[in-house]
Amino acid sequence: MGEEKIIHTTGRCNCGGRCILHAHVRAGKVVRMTTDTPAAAGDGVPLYACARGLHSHETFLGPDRLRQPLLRVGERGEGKFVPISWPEAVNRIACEWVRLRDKYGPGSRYVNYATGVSAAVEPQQLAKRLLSLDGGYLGRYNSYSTACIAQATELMYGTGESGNSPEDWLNSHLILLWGHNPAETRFDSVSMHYLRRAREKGIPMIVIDPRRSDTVDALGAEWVPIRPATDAALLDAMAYVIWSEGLHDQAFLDRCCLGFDKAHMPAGADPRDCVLSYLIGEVDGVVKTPEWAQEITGVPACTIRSLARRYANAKPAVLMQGYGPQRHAYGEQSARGAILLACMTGNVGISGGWAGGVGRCHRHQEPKLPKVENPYPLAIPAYCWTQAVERGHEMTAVDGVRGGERLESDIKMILNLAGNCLVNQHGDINRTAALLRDPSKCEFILCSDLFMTSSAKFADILLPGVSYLECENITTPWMWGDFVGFNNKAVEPLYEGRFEYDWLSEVAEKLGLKEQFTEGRTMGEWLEFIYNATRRAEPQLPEFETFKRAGIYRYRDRAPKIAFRENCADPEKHPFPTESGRIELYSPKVARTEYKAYFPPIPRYVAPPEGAQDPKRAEYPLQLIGWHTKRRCHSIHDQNPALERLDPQQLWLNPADAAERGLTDGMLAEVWNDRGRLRIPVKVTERICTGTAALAQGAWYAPDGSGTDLGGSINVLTTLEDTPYAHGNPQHTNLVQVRRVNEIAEQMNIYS
Ligand SMILES: Nc1nc2c(c(=O)[nH]1)N[C@H]1C(S)=C(S)[C@@H](COP(=O)(O)OP(=O)(O)OC[C@H]3O[C@@H](n4cnc5c(=O)[nH]c(N)nc54)[C@H](O)[C@@H]3O)O[C@H]1N2
Ligand SMILES: Nc1nc2c(c(=O)[nH]1)N[C@H]1C(S)=C(S)[C@@H](COP(=O)(O)OP(=O)(O)OC[C@H]3O[C@@H](n4cnc5c(=O)[nH]c(N)nc54)[C@H](O)[C@@H]3O)O[C@H]1N2
Ligand SMILES: [Mo]
Repeated sequence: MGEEKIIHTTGRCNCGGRCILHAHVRAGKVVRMTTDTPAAAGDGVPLYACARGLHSHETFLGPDRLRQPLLRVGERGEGKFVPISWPEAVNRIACEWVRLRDKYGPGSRYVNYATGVSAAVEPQQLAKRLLSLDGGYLGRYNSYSTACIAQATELMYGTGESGNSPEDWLNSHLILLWGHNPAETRFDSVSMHYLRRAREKGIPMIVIDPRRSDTVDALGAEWVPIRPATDAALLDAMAYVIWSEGLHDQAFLDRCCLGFDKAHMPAGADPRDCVLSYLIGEVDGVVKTPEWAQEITGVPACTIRSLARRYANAKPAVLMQGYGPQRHAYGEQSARGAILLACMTGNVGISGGWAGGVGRCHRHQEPKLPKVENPYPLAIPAYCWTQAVERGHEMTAVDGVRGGERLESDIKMILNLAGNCLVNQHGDINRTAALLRDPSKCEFILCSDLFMTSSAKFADILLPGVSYLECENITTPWMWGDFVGFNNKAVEPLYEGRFEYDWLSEVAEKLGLKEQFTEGRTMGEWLEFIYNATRRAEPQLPEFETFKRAGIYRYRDRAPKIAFRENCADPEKHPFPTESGRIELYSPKVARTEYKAYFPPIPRYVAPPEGAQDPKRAEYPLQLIGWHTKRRCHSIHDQNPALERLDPQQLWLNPADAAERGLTDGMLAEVWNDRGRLRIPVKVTERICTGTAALAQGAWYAPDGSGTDLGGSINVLTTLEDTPYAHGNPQHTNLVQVRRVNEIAEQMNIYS
């Protein structure tokens, strides 16, 4: 069998962990994975990998890997290809690249959101780099992760750096995890460590989620079930209770905030547009009482009162949101409402508190490929690329276009590298697929991936990549991870797979741009260059070769960070980075800008389309949400049977809703709305509130002959309508109906 070698690496798909993985290699094959140990971590937090990481070699080195460059021969999306050589692929790509630029302008070229390689050197960045050298491309902003909460945080605080460091959670007296499920959804490898320690210390925890998530049980937390997309109403009522019972921190509001009451509104604004006027119903005649919110949210009024009092009295307290509550129509408003509560209770800028928002907390510089500026000025919201294929030339600032008034061209070329957002992870798959199928709209689609995903099937040219076990890169975790990792190469590239840098360098050569693109560096030399640039800012980093050998550097001795400490203590001397220098509870910017749908200048509940109060519920009575399951990283690992066993794809349904439909546990159900239809076994469980259904996002779209999806891919049911302010993805807001199907569920198992 030969000797076992241990190769140090980390994950690099878009799970926030980027956990430590040791690949055990024998005779050129990865035989197993192990992870960090307390001994190796020393006085740091051990960076344990989860089941996904420990099974990742099975997924990534599996027999279903793409083997050669492929050229489409059938209709788009049909999945018919013939193999071609790398030189032919490169030649064709360079020709289309130039043809479309010359015919429609650089703004017709688009690089899709893609997170399959989340590292210092990403395929999508490399593509943008080359396009920038060659006249530019249509830019994009937002992510599919945090569009609403990130923009809400910017709107109110002027920055997304709103997080305290995790060791500070131990100083809190109460922790509310609001639509946050860290037991499954990794933002990093340290959150659960600190939350467990906080529990051991006796800090009470409450989880607010339509589902009794794994986090509730992992942390022994209290569970407050809520109807999806109604969080803003619960937050409004909590704000009302806190104010009406005098539990608010008036001094903080007066010192730091714009727009809580009439006395603190900006000049020129109608004073009755302030937060307090809304809460007491001065204009609409509706007082935002717990009884009012109970009707909307399904949370009993007494629970709302108790939540409000406990949060306001526990000071300091943490009210931390995940990104689930904001991946909704009007998702901006739940994020803004949580910031409002943090301000009303004076929990901003203090140890043990939490400012809310997206909660970034950067304590060191991150290694990244240097950018080449895009000479083309226009950009669209990441979720709106389908609109830009369909009717780009009509899109204006109201549609979220930035950098100019309107788009000059529709999207004619899409580069979708290491991503599945062309189909599987985007909204309304049926509509998206129909759009992509038409080669007169988007004329050229280039994909690179490891597998024949539903996105890959829509490629004109499909290139085989290499996984994190076959090439080098540098990684950094999300949020609170505080380390730098290295992907050491464990095995040789499978088949004809290549990292994107290699073939993009060849495309660059065809375009006469090789020197500018590569600056004379190989991929390995770039990594060293990038690392050394970071090392100049972070001098405690070891030499490159030492770092590579260890596969990780853990930062130590960083002082705990408390966001906005100085700003809150003295906002005159340290103004917030907003227009007014204050936390903008009332946003003058929102007040003067126009939107496709109503968007208020203050945090407040707005009944969303396809929400709890939409009259469409007569036809589609169930609110369907998704979540990020422990079994996958988005669509990655769906085909791995070991991980499937961890959490089989099932539709969660409350016993009352199941009984109404004659469904019992394990039966096959059909779920549908106007946009699509899928079939999936049900899990009948008290772990979800009535009127709600849940289906984990990321399952592979697998339509049968009639277009019904048999893989359990929630995106056949989601909408392409973007949210009103952020133009984000409301992929958790969907009305559906469910019925029983009289077939045996096992027959539908597409992988057996
Ligand atoms: N295991 C795993 N971890 C991951 C990922 C993964 O795919 N798998 N992906 C990573 C990425 S890129 C991201 S962006 C993050 C995603 O992180 P999040 O967006 O936070 O994850 P979600 O599971 O979508 O949502 C979190 C919780 O919100 C709940 N929720 C849904 N709708 C509502 C609502 O209306 N109100 C309330 N109160 N709760 C609601 C869900 O039931 C879920 O338990 O996770 C990262 N980590
Ligand atoms: N309905 C619904 N949809 C969602 C979400 C949701 O909550 N609900 N969440 C959204 C969020 S937060 C996100 S971040 C997006 C994620 O969207 P994507 O980034 O598109 O997600 P992945 O499924 O991780 O896709 C990564 C792709 O890269 C490929 N890949 C992996 N490693 C490599 C590599 O080394 N080289 C190459 N060339 N390819 C590789 C994988 O096979 C996979 O096809 O999905 C969004 N979509
Ligand atoms: Mo994400």
